[in-house]
Amino acid sequence: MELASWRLLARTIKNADVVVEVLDIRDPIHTRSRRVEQMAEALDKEVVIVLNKADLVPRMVAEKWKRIIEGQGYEVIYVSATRRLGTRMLRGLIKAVAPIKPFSAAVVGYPKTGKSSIINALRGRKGASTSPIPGSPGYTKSIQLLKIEPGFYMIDTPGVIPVEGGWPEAIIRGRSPEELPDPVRPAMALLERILKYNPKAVLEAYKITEKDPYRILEELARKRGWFYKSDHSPLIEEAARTVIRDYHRNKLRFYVPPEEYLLANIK
Ligand SMILES: Nc1nc2c(ncn2[C@@H]2O[C@H](COP(=O)(O)OP(=O)(O)OP(=O)(O)O)[C@@H](O)[C@H]2O)c(=O)[nH]1
Ligand SMILES: [Mg+2]
Repeated sequence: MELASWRLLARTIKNADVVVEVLDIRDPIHTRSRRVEQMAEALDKEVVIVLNKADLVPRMVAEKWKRIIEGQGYEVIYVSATRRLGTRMLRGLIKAVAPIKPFSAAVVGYPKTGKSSIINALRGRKGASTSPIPGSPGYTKSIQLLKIEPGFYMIDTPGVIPVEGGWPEAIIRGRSPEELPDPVRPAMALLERILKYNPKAVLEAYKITEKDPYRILEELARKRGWFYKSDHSPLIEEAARTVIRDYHRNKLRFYVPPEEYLLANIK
């Protein structure tokens, strides 16, 4: 399955003139695929990196991430697809890097980064189907060609970049929370990451003061009245699914500060 996805992606990129890679600005590093960028460069395609969901981070944070990635030699823009912020500029940027019309831009990225939402924002109307629930599985099922304006097409792709973003991103973006056989371990890793960057996230979302990920899940299950029928212990799997879902829909608020990345990369 993984091989097939890479092949599909390669074919899509080959057929496009521009590659638009969409990242989640809350965590650009873990939602970025260097392999896709290398693939695009090897095929001589222009790459535009879009930091989406900019409505979820302070403006300074968005600016800093933009500068970091620009410093690596990419065209970068931050937008909010759902609020339609920066989308007009994105349209201009793609036209600026594209060859003469007609051209097409393939929109690629991890599941749930907002690829379809960006296309809809650029079109000014719907056309690419987006997830009704942020946590549902790869929503776009097949490759779709959509017209933005005469001679300017965009290719919507399913979020099938084989996820490299590391643990737990690889797990939680690869499938819907309902489908995860073991949601507890990734949810605990996610909670740890969220609390590291926003110690108040769990308190704000659930009014739970616990700091230990496992205890948080237990407490959340207790609060919601989720218990095993057998021994009445808290049903932590259900709590874990809720945590993953709430991360996707940003009820658990957090973002990775750009400083973290800069510090880690100073040799
Ligand atoms: N807050 C916020 N949410 C967004 C933004 N863009 C998209 N979303 C939400 O993120 C979820 C995923 O959006 P989609 O456009 O379906 O993402 P996708 O990358 O096409 O997803 P797949 O097709 O499943 O890979 C939806 O619930 C959107 O409403 C944004 O700019 N801000
Ligand atoms: Mg989609």
